Amino acid sequence: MMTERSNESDKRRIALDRITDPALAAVAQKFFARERLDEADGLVCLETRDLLGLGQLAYAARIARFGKRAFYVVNHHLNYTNICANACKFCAFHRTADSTDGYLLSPGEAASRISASAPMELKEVHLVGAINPEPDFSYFVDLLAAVKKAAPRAELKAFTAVEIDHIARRAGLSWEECLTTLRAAGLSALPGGGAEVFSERVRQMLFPSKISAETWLAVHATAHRLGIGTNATLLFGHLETPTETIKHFARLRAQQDQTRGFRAFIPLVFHPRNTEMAHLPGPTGVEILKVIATARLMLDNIPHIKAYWIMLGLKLAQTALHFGADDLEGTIVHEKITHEAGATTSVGLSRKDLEELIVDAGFQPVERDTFHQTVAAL
Ligand code: V47
Repeated sequence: MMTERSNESDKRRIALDRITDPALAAVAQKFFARERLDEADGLVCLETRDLLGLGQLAYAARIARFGKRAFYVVNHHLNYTNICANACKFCAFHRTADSTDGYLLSPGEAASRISASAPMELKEVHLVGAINPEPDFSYFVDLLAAVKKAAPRAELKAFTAVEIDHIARRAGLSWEECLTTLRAAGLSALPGGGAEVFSERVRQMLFPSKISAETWLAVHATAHRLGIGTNATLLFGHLETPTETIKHFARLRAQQDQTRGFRAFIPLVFHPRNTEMAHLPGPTGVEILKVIATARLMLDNIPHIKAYWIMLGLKLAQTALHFGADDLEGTIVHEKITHEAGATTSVGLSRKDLEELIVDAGFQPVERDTFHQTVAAL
């Protein structure tokens, strides 16, 4: 015990010695004293020039929770429609109803897409679309049932809070009634998309038609009350300020203190191509690593931080595992939202590819399901 304790304090001393930014060193003292970081500390993390010092703290936090394990899921991302009434300026995926390449998959077509890609292997289907005014409530029930039939071993992580709000309104249901019925049809969890950044200033500039931060958080709170686990995201690298990023983390953390239902946080790297914001450069590698590391340190009550390789690229996703991330998301099969906005990664990866990436980064791959339960370890 004594040896373990002195090893632990040696490690802290070494970590503190290596921090070159005095403001970050003060944050590190709080971190090692197990004090919760406040918004000012978060800002220090995001703005420090001591990238490696910050990375070490975030690495210590991820190792304390998960050791050298790094998670992935064998999943399939499917977008049932791209027709959207919201027309967010950061999005290259949405189409108008009269567009020649707008689509709405029938439940049967959605099931066929899933059936075409080793459906018995799948542990999860990530099923999201857009704010399409056409389909009625029975469509969503039939869609879940058809996809579940095509991939019976998969959990369905379906519909963002933005879609749940739209589906419920269109059907004249409360969020609770809507979620309860969708759960009976096969829904297991909600993905984290649609949060963007909890800033009314940025919402007015980039996504004025989308639900507000308050509504997004309230839909998730309803899901959590019903025992439906959800994820959370931040879309970053566009017009947001560092303070707005930190406030986003603070609001997620405050809600999680109350509702405890967020399982994972996914930082979404803004891709500008083919969007109305194509003049923006998107974030740099250093900015991306800082957001991931700061998320790990600030979101102390959300267990998993995903390095979504589709948006990070494989090399930065591997690096992110050393900067606080513990999960690479999944096999995906055919990603569309980021690729329409210029992503240069492949649209999917095999289980073997993911495991090799994790091993090469110095971690132990662990296959998980939607609930982050271990499926099989190497
Ligand atoms: O909701 C849209 C964002 C999200 C762009 O919950 C863009 O497990 C970057 O939410 N550049 C979809 N981002 C992705 C998503 C997600 C991915 C993986 C796992 C999970 C999960 C969730 O991507 C959208 C939107 O916030 N987005 N356009 C763009 N141009």
